[in-house]
Amino acid sequence: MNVISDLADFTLRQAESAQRGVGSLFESRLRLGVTGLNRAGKTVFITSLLANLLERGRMTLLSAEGERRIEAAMLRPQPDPEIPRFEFEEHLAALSGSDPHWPDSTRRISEVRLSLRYQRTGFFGGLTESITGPGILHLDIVDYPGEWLLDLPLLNQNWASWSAEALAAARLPERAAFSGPFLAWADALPEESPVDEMVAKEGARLFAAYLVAARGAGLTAVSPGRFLMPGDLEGSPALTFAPIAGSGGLAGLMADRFEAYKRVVVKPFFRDHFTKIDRQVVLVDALDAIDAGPRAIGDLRKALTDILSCFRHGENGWLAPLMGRRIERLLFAATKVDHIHHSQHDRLEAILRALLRESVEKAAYNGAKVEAMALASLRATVEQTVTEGGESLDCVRGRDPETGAEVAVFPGTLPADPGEIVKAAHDREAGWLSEDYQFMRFAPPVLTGRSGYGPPHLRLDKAAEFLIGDRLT
Ligand SMILES: Nc1nc2c(ncn2[C@@H]2O[C@H](COP(=O)(O)OP(=O)(O)OP(=O)(O)O)[C@@H](O)[C@H]2O)c(=O)[nH]1
Ligand SMILES: [Mg+2]
Repeated sequence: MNVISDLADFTLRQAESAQRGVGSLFESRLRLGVTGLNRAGKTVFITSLLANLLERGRMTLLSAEGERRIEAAMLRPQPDPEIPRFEFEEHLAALSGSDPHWPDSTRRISEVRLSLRYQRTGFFGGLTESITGPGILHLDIVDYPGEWLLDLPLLNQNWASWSAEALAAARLPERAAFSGPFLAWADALPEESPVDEMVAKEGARLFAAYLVAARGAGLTAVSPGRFLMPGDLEGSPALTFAPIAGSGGLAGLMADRFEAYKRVVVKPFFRDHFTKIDRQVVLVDALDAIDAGPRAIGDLRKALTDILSCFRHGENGWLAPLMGRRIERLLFAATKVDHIHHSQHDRLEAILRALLRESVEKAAYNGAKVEAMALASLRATVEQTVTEGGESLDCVRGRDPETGAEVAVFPGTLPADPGEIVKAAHDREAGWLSEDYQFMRFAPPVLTGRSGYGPPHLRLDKAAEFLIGDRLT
């Protein structure tokens, strides 16, 4: 796929618009936050959104494109020189090569700017009479490791509440398989154990090993995030702590470090990046959690509720007013919907809404428009109806990630009543009562690279319309 290169550079725009005698140039900027827990699909979403905004053949639900008002789109130098550039070209090449593969898990923050030149419409009246001249929208998007988002709720906690909650979580039955060595260490500590760096280090190591294993088993409410993705903080004191009982001696040292973690790691990240965001998309891999069972759903719901409570306006100290004031639109998107047949898409959307209901209802988003939908950033499957024993099954067919061979899978049927899923999660049931779901992972499709068309997707244009459509009028 070629990045559009033959269009007039935007630096010519003023001369151009003056020459054409059209109305004055209107230039604006929109900062889009793409968040989601780890592996939710952020990097693929950003890559496909950019590729599909550059080559817009599949973006007809974006009204400016449907009305043929987008004149040009190109990647431009980003506004923040200190942040690495999002590796769009590398990610797109990985997805669209002859042996397509998914991008690696993100290890650091990055940013990208895409600028769109479009014909503005008047606020009132018919389209043709009311065109008022070109506008430019600079869309800035930030990508970062999903693990870091899990730190946001820590800002609402102090040492006593966090350590008690983290120890209780480690004792949950579904975590016993991972947390054993850490809990054995924590439980063996004498009361008021003295400050000892080597003991602190051992505790932090066991705690991190438990978090990594729990995350590996599909649990999402696993934090602090830098224990999973330390980046250049590996081995630093701000990462050398673990939840233990008490407040003096070793616990006092741990408490200081917990506070240091919040101060030097969490706060700057959210202050520098989150608080500047105008619109936000929260990607949720609900299918993966459904696949892993009711407890994973419960875990996902808890993680979402904790994170969303931080978006609430006016309640949570310094962060909430900053975030709540700015965010104008909030989209929740269940990703990878190409894993299931389209007859099931509405059900997945209903499940997402049910999972979010409590937190969205509780949260006053200060007038922000909130929407939920199911999408696939990069459609890796086609649909196929297979007849088996006289019964027809709605299957999806895609490439096996191991062999690359085409396989058809019947992913199961999601319940018509999303309450069933939420209730099973709430009751912490070990497995689903009625159905088993089988969502296979697929390799990315081999793309044909049709000129003028970005990668295939499902409803990415609808998501784009909600997120930026009104800023292209
Ligand atoms: N079938 C399908 N799979 C997808 C899609 N988007 C993401 N995936 C799968 O989900 C995985 C994770 O996607 P990423 O975009 O890397 O997720 P992320 O949120 O950036 O993950 P981290 O960087 O680890 O936080 C990919 O490797 C794919 O296996 C999609 O639209 N369709
Ligand atoms: Mg990523």
